Amino acid sequence: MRYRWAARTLALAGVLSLGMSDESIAAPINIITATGDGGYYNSPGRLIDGEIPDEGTWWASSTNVYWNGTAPFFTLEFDSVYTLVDLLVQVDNNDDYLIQYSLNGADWVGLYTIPGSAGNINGGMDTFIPSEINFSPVNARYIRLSALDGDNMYAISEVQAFGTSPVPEPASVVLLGSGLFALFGYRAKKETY
Ligand SMILES: [Ca+2]
Ligand SMILES: [Ca+2]
Ligand SMILES: [Ca+2]
Repeated sequence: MRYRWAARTLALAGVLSLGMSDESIAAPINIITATGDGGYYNSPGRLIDGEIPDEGTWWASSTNVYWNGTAPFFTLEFDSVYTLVDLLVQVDNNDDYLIQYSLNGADWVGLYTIPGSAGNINGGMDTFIPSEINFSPVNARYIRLSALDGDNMYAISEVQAFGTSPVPEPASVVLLGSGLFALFGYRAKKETY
């Protein structure tokens, strides 16, 4: 009997920890594809190959996807839906870049704009670490990047995403609540004997 109690309590603790969203445990998100629309140089795979060039690297380098004009955009797909918490992005330092997110790959919502005035170098590729890209966590399976404005010479070399498993839908929260009620109801009843 005691063993069954322990097993039930452990199982419940597991369910509870799955249901919690904790920004401090955001882990790297597996990005499975990177695709580009419009005209650009180099493979969009450069965006997710884990290679981050030295800051100050020339924008039109082989390590980067680079282009002219504001029409091209690049779409990255995660291996699942995540609560997206943090991003690391390296872009050419003197342009504005828009980051959008989507759950279905069709409906896009603005997440963050990296302004050309930001950054900490004088020229070339500039890494923006998670503490420099601040947004409220969102549930997403896709992110999209494009240039909004600048000197017409645009480049991105790397995008890394960090997140957690999505928080439960309201229906699962209700189920979790009734499970808790049943457990504590059982315990209260047991203690009266
Ligand atoms: Ca890269
Ligand atoms: Ca930087
Ligand atoms: Ca530029």
